[in-house]
Amino acid sequence: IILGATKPTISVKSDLDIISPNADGFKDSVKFSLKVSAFNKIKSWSLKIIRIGPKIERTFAGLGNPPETVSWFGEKDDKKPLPDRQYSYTFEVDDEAGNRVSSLLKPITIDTTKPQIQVVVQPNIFSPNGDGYKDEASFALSYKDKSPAARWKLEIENGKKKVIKKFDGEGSLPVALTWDGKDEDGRTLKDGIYNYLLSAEDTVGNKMITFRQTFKIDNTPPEVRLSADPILFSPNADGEKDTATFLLE
Ligand SMILES: [Ca+2]
Ligand SMILES: [Ca+2]
Ligand SMILES: [Ca+2]
Repeated sequence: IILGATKPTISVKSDLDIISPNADGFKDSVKFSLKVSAFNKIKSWSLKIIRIGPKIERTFAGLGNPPETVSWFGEKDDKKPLPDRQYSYTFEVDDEAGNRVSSLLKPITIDTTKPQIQVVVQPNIFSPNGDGYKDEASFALSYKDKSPAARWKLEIENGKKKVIKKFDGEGSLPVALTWDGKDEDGRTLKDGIYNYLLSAEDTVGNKMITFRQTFKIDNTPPEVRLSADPILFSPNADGEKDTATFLLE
């Protein structure tokens, strides 16, 4: 038998960088593709999932050539689920000549956590009647998660919880959205109490929705009744009824 000193060359690739192993059918596992080309026969192989520390949490291994793919559902060796965090993986083979090669560590993240999201409107009473005073409202949005946002939606509902205006998008959320108080058909909304709520989804399908919050549209100028006391006055500095007190009700 001639045993060559030529080391095997190997590669490993994953189809996802982040998984959400929560059995909802969306990104629940990662598929690692393993490749080996070797002069000598392969004696054994392993694929290890490692937590920084380091601690080996999951080992896939066998004798001879590795399979083309290995799927991992975020479990430990005892099949229990691992907690959300970033892990690393490495692929290793030994050939029969005693050569060992290992791939560089690459990251793989488990994320089954919903994003933390918030929305606040300013001001929460406004009058979109074009008089230049409080005609617009601004929604401040925030998103916090291990994974980036995949999509988001801000909905404005009338008192009957019917959506009358919607802002949405893919990818990161805008920091703020300005709204002119018009509905989807461009009509200025009537006076009343409205709801707003934000929903967002991370790239591995974890969804979050905020509680309903309210704001008020008030386009009606306040009715001001002016009354004076006394009704008749004579500001001639004679000390008699020289001043009047105006009352705004
Ligand atoms: Ca999932
Ligand atoms: Ca998440
Ligand atoms: Ca106004």
